[in-house]
Amino acid sequence: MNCKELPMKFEEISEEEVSRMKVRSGRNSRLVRCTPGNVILPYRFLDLAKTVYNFEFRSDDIVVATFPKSGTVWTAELLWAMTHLDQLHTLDTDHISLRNFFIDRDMLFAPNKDDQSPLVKKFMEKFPEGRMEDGVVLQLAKAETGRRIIKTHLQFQFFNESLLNKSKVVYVARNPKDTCVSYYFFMGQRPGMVMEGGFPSMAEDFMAGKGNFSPYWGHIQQAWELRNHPNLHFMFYEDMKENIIEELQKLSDFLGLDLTFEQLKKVAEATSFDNMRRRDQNQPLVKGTFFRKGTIGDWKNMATPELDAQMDSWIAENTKNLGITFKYA
Ligand code: PPS
Repeated sequence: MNCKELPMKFEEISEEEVSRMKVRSGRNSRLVRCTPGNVILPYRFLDLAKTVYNFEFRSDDIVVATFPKSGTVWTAELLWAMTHLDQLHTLDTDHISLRNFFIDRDMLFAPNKDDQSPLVKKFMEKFPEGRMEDGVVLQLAKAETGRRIIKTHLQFQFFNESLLNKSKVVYVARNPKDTCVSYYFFMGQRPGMVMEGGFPSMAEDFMAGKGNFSPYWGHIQQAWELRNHPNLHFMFYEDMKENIIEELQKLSDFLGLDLTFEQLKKVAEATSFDNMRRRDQNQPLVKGTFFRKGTIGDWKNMATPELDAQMDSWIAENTKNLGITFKYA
């Protein structure tokens, strides 16, 4: 395989700039800024950037691409269910992390052979002499011979052209207000996080494009501009909440699965918020929960009228040329 050179530049964000972020990791604070796009990523990404860029997607891959907290876990799970209808009984027994390949995990978690998570155990079984530094998920994904469901928060520019030329990409967008709220609660439960000033500070950082995988608008824009690409399906979290069967039908058409109404109903039920949360209570995805409320409009419970107005003008400014509209209730 030819090793492709990365078409981007990386610059470490200074300690001083990191310390000015209101929401940051106290333990894992080194970050890089990637251009173009000014995308912020954990410093560990530098070790993996080339491998990620050279990762070869296949024609039967389904890739879930999202900005964090937009419905990634839900979408990956329902895609797995749609493509494994005869195995739905294993949802209760097998760990969720083994049903898809979250390739960003390798930059978010330091390699640790004592990690007792099902994923690392699987890696150690498969590659007893393996080098975790080269990517646990990346190596497991490469070794997989069956259909792969891959999750990522990385923008498309971090991958080579096989992503859109070969695989089917499902992009999920969630309105920025609720995404911000969900991110806030998620960060609050991460070990070692520093949060100066509560939710208004989180919103300030979010709008300023600070934090892992930010900025939000760059992420949305790259996918929105490709929404008519034959290998990309753009969907909204809010539409999934409003009418999951309709959205599953569109996914079935996009993927050429030809599922019946009864099968779609089965998938919706197996991946309902309550069922996913119940399974997570028995076998957590990670410490803390990924299944907090799963609603539209929680923003109203969090933001003051002033903050709401500020967010509205930030949204208006950023959507005026894009032509995308979100539902907020
Ligand atoms: S992550 O960490 O980026 O992968 O998080 P992500 O999965 O993208 O988003 C988490 C939010 O999705 C909600 N969620 C669901 N909503 C509806 N139905 C189902 N089945 C479902 N599963 C997860 C989850 O509750 C998070 O939203 P909030 O608003 O925080 O509850």
